[in-house]
Amino acid sequence: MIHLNLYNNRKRMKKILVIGACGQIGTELVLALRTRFGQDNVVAADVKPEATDALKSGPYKQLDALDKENVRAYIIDNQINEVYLLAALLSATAEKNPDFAWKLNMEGLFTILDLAKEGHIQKIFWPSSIAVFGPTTPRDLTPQYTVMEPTTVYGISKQAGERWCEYYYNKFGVDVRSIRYPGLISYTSLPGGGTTDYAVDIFYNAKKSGKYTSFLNSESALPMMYMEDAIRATIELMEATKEEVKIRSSYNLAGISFTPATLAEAIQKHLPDFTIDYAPDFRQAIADSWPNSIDDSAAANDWHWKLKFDLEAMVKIMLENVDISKLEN
Ligand code: AKB
Repeated sequence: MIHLNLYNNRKRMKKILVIGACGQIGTELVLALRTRFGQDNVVAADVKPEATDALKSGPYKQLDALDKENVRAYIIDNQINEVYLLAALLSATAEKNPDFAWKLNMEGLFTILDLAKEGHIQKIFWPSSIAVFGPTTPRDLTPQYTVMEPTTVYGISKQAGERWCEYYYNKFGVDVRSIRYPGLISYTSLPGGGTTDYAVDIFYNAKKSGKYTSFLNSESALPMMYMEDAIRATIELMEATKEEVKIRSSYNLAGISFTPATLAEAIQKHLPDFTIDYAPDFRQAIADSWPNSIDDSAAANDWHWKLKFDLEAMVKIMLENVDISKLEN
């Protein structure tokens, strides 16, 4: 009887590994997963030698997503059941280092997909992005299934990754789940190297100096989302039953769509003296190739996804919480 209980308890306690844990999504995802599944059951892993302060609440492992042998050994030896593979180069950084971006964004994925194919991992989360769409995609309320001709290295890697995820599911039954994240807005950890990063930078500069120069023009509408919604979506998708998850490439997620000008106006409601000007750089062309807004009815139908934070709520939280001392570090 005692043995049976022990066995059942062990069975219930899954071991989760988040690779790329020190990044913008990873930091908040690890904290949310630890709250839900227990601090010791969620290992944060990143190429950095030490955990960031935010991640010190639980186990940490230095792991390079490209170090296939080490990743395999760690996962097998520690009986990891679920992997969230977040290590990637984002759109703007990837354009500056295309070879490395392709390598990092693809090779790490194959390592994890193959471990699942061999039966070492039961479930995978792999993030895709609105970057899978391109200039020939319908830009308003972009459908789940549509023309996809991405023009960035990042977008091409995400689209290829989606195809491989679906292939491993169809051929080998690998339980892989994915979301096409819009731009993500948060204050816990800074984003790095994305085209949508202006929508985070703007809050730090509004609080620090009362002004901001946007690297996208005033009318660049892009889909965005407050991080708490993105984390909830990720965990809800991972907790959905296998039958509910009908799309094994990646799910559209809409979030809130706004332009730099609209965001500036929303900030001015709290900080009336805030000013914005515009100096578009190479990221403008990337933004111009992405959708204005997204249709996420498939996520709503399949696993009951519903957005919580609108523009006003997100702006209020960001202005209350961004810590401008982070910019100095
Ligand atoms: C980026 O801007 O590259 C990312 C994304 C939309 O995937 N935030």
